[in-house]
Amino acid sequence: MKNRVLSTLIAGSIAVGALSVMPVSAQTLVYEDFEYQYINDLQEIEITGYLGTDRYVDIPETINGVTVTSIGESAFRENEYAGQVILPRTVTIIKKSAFYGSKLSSIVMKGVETLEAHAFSGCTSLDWIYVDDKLKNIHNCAFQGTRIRDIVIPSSVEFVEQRAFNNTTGTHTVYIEDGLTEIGEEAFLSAQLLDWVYIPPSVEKIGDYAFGYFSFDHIRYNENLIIYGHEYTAGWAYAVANNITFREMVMGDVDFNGAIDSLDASMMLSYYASEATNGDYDLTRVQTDCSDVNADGEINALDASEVLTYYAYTATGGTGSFTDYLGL
Ligand SMILES: [Ca+2]
Ligand SMILES: [Ca+2]
Repeated sequence: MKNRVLSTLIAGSIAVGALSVMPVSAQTLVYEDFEYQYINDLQEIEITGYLGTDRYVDIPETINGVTVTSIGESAFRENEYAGQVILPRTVTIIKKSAFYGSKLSSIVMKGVETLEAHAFSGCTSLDWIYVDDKLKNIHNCAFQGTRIRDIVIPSSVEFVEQRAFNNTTGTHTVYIEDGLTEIGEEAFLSAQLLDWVYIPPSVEKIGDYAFGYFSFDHIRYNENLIIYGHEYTAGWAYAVANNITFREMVMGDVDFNGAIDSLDASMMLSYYASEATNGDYDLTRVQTDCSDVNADGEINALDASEVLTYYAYTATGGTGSFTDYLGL
């Protein structure tokens, strides 16, 4: 195993002639293409730099038997090579500016809980991310200037800080899973192409200029923008206050036209058939949320059948909401 001391980092200056005792944790070591340091009393390892020229980068889970748990501050900053990066599940934190301004285009981060400020800021090629439901914190400017088309915030995320997704000009959709409570100021600012946002009931606070973009000192919104959600929630209030089209999520109303009928059932069946075959018919995440009417985790003929039965029931004078009818 190649393992040598590359350089030694010394905090502060050392007086001439003074004896210096170098803590092992401050040394930058090298393993294969990676620079690293021991952290947390030598119990864990942090990747602090990348010396390779590969486009595909697989970060090791352990080095010399010690677990790799973090990607250090500016470790891949402005790196020209690493495009597709896979982190082991053991990495739980990506520190400040770790990939700032690099050529990163995709990253798998299954164990990551914290994304520090500017973690991927300025990664103008970054358009594909895999995270698990471990992610808790997205700090300020973490994804600023990236090019993610469809953003999904997992339910495990507790806060999205200010400007977290600022200037992601190519973003079309933002789906926030139920769990997030606060969206920071300017969190998704400059998303001029934004088609829709789903804001769950868990969101209690939405910072100023969270969505939309500035034009001549005024915040503007894509005129086709729709906010999906639930009445009397923060998302609904934001839509009303900013004159944005709001659509209530109603179980069974897949096309959001206010009626639950055969058209909705047929969309469910098309989706089911497509999933089973070539996948050429797709529904948005908000539409699939409204499609699993019997709440069994699947969208199929059973759901369509419930819709058709309810439609027949209302067509013959039956009253009451669909959810009451389903007994949910
Ligand atoms: Ca409908
Ligand atoms: Ca179902």
